[in-house]
Formats: sequence, C-alpha cells, structure tokens
Amino acid sequence: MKVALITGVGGQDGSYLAELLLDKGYQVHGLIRHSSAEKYKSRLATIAGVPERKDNFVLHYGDITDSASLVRMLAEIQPDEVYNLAAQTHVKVSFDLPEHTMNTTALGALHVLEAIRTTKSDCRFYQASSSEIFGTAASPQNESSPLEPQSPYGCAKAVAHLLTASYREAYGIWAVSGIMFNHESPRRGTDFVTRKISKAVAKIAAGEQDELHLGNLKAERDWGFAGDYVVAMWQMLQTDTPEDYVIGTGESHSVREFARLAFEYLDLNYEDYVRHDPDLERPAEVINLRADITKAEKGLGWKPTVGIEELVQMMVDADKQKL
Ligand code: G4F
Repeated sequence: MKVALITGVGGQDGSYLAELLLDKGYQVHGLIRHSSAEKYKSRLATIAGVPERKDNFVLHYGDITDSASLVRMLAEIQPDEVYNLAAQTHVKVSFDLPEHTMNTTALGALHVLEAIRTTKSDCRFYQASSSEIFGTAASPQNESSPLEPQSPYGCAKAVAHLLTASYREAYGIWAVSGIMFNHESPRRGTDFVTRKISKAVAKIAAGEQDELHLGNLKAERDWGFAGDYVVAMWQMLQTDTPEDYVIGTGESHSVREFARLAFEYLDLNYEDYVRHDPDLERPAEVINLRADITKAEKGLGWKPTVGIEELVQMMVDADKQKL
C-alpha cells in the first residue's frame, strides 16, 4: 500500500486529492492546523462518511511553519509521496499579511523540503505552485514564461517554486511544481471571487440578498474544476522524470463574464445586482492569466473535463442546495 502525506488536507484541493488517493488504495496522512479542524469538517465529510476511505485516512494536527514537527512526521510516516498544498492562499490578504504569507507559503515549502532532506526520505514531492508567479508575463503562460509576481502571495509562491527546483538539482530530491491556474468547485472558500459570486446568486434568487459588491471586474482568469486538477497533481508524481507542468484550461474569462453567466443561469441580469466597490480592488492586479497546457497534454495525457459554463452551473446549483 502506497503512503501519501498531504499538507493542507482541509482545503478545497486537499480534500479532493485525499479522496482520489484513498480511492486508488493509498494510505493517506493529512496535516491540518488545529484551528482549522472544525472549519473544514464539511470538506472532509466525504471521507469520514465512507468506511473504505476512513479506515486508511489519518489526520495529524500540525503546521508547516513548525519544521521540527514535520521532521518527526516524515520519519514516522515514511511516505512515498508528499503533496505540499498548505499555504496562505488569498492574494488580497497577502497585501495585509505579507510576513505571515511568506512564512507559510514560502518558508513552509522550505521546511517540508528540508524535512525530506534531513530524514533522507526517498519520497516524491509535489509543490502546489501557482499561476500568480507569472503575474504580468504575457499570456498564454507556459513553463518557460518569466516570473513577474505582483503580490506578496505571488512572490512567496515564486520562492517556493524556485526552492523546489533548487532542491531537485542540488540534492537529487524527486520534486516537482504543478503550476496551477485558478481552480474552483463548490468547496471553494467564499472569499474567492467565483464562490462569492455563486453564493450571492443563489441568495439573491432566494430573496435573501439584494446586491453583490465586487472589485476588479475586468481581470481575466483561466478557471477550471479543482477535481480535475488533483488528478494532474497525482499524475505528475507517477512520471519517469521530475518535471514542472502548467495546469489550466487554456481559456480565460473576465470576472464580469463569470458573474454574467452565474446570474443568467438563474434567469437574472447581473447588471441589476453587481456593484463595483473600489475597496475590494488590490494594490496591484494581475490582468490576464491563461494557461498553455501543451506540455501537460503531451507529457501527462491530462486535459480538463469541465468547461466554464458547467463549472458556473455546478457552483450555483451547490449553493442553491446549501441554502
Ligand atoms: O478569486 P480570486 O481571489 O483569485 P486569485 O487572486 O486569482 O487567486 C487564486 O488563484 C491563484 C491561481 O492563479 C491561486 F494561486 C490563489 O491561491 C487563489 O486560489 O480573484 C480572482 C480575480 C482577481 O483579479 C480579483 O481582483 O477576481 C477579482 N475580484 C473582483 N472582485 C475579486 C473580487 N476577488 C475576490 N476574492 N473578491 C472580490 O470581491
């Protein structure tokens, strides 16, 4: 039985990845911050409620900012695969909490890599890299695009990305970065724009909310379904040689377009409800992110299965049901 360790298992991606690995017959160890346990119980309910999954799932309280505990955990678990998904993942928050973002998102990755090095683990390591490392680089962005991050979050992810490559070169650690473009689902946090929109649309249709305040409506993102992206994470660790891959859909849409599609799905006109709020804008914005997934298609045989309209509908339907 293969053994995997997932940091950030209580997040959107962590919960989908844990399900995928458990269904493939892995024993999965998940690292979760004690303070997050209650909050993320609902995301892990699909594991707790299924005996075949639950029996092979072990939750550990810990923190990627605590390197000693990571060393202990690696020595004890001896994983075959380590997925580092833990981070402070909100771009706007990173402008308010730059040090915290660096400590978790950049140094956190370093702690995991150091733990692998010092325990002489021969595990394979996956680093959750982000399209935010490209920032203002011309789109479509691929594995060779320049790193031009525009936020403390983007800078922290760029550091983690470069450290992963550095540990691969310097110490021969089997380490890769998956450069993930935006990926969403009904499990997305409500402070990210897609889920903020789908939740508001459901509430407005039910008469429970009057308006939706948004920041930059022109920004364009390449939005895919998180359930597809965790498959790519796993595939990256099953290849013959450790290499980085860009993962996205190859299409980008504006925030305005996402909102229009979501409102239209429930026969509403977004212009009647969406209000622009400059306070929700960021000190610096990334205007267009669009993935060039040629390498992933060829090297992994990966491609997205959910398009933008299906994604919007899935999220609005889920929020309607939650109401
Ligand atoms: O949903 P967002 O907050 O996601 P963002 O900043 O693109 O980052 C996400 O994707 C990255 C991958 O590219 C991840 F690495 C990162 O961890 C995170 O998952 O914002 C998307 C866009 C931005 O341009 C933002 O300015 O939506 C715009 N926006 C407009 N109004 C808003 C809002 N974003 C949020 N969160 N809330 C608003 O009210």
